[in-house]
Amino acid sequence: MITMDDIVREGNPILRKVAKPVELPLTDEDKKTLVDMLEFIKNSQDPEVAEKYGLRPGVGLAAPQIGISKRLFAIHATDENGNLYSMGIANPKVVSHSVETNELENGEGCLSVDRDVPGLVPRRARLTITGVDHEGNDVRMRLRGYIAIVFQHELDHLDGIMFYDRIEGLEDPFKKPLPGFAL
Ligand code: K2U
Ligand code: NI
Repeated sequence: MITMDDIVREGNPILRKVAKPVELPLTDEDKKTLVDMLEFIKNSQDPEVAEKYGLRPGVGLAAPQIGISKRLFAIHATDENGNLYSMGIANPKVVSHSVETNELENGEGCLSVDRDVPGLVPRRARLTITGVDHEGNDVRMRLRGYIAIVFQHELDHLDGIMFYDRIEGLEDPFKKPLPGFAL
């Protein structure tokens, strides 16, 4: 099982790489990576298991965070209407997005960042993404609200972007251009 020891922390160059798309159909290895990441997130939300193994609670995890520079991430999060999104996704693509932005009022954190970085993280308010889930099914999802933010946090990890790169005022003058859908 994945534990915090497997989670790469900021400063490791893998978190700044653009991850590579995976071959389709998904190999058993890539399917296992998605399932293992999904299991970690579920474990991290189970107080007993999290306590027993010292897991930090999370709602998402991207493969680069466990040292795998592939376009894979997992999400286990419930949206404002109580809909649970529990899935692994391969080769996610943003096919459309709103101009409107949204952000979590308390800012964001990251399992790869062992410090608080206060500040609002502007993200697209709504977006449509496609990809392949951990069972090999094509998925197309229209996302908004909290879950749209979670997906964008994980999508960023696949492009080497950390949440604090987006906090106004922390601009890095040498910051590389962001991917198309990004702000
Ligand atoms: O990718 C990660 O590091 C996992 C993040 C994802 C995330 C952070 C902020 C906003 C949206 C997604 C962890 O979930 S950070 C810890 C956490 C736990 C519960 C709720 C929000 C954030
Ligand atoms: Ni993160």
